[in-house]
Amino acid sequence: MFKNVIVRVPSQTVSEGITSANEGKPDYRKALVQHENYVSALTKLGVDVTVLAPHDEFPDSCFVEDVALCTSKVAIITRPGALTRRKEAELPDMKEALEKFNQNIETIKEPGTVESGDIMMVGDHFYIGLSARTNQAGADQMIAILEKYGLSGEAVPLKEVLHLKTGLSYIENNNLLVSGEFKNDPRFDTFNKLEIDPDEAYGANCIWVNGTVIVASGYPKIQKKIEGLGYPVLNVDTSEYRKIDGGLSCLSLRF
Ligand code: CIR
Repeated sequence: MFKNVIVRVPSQTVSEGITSANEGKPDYRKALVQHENYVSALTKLGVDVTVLAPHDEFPDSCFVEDVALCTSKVAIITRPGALTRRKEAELPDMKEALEKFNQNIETIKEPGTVESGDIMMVGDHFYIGLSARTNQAGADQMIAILEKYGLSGEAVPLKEVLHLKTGLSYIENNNLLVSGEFKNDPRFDTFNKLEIDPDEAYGANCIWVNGTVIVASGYPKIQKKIEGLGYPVLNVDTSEYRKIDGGLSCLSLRF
């Protein structure tokens, strides 16, 4: 179960976030409303939400998932691969929030780069995507830190997606949403795989929070599959974040 969540309010510069999508720029006001709805959905699921203030100098800073990994034993501050995001991981209010909840804090160091959108937690094991943002040195450091605290990790090379969790979401009870390049990856064969069609690929990024799955609005086939397994589902519209390659998991740290 998760007790706490950390989020950061999108800044007015959110329209300048890094993007590979060709869907226009996010509208700041709509992004704010969608963020508020995201926080209320989380609150309904029984977590305490720590809301950090926006930072105009970092257009992507609402995607707090990428700057830390929170585990039951240790929080690890990352070193983002995207240069415009690197200093987001050093923001003092994030460090303070992490220190409030964690006795042990570790940090990824040069030449390692890690963005935690590349990290999927399955119990005490962590799959770490090797991507344009997370390099081998970063993954090696992350695995060494996890092992120091009795946890484990393994690297997963990525071919197409931005982050590992762009295409994979673990929703507990051995259930894994898989899209694109992960559908035939034997690493994930022991999971109950829920395959996602290419036309709903963005919706693969769901989050499990205390028994409920939050699914982005507008992905009915995915929602039906998840409901078919007996999970209650909440919808949150993330259409403004989709325009800058962000989704549900990216917008929070959950622990
Ligand atoms: C970026 O390219 O870094 C942001 N525009 C999107 C980050 C999405 N984060 C995530 O998947 N964890």
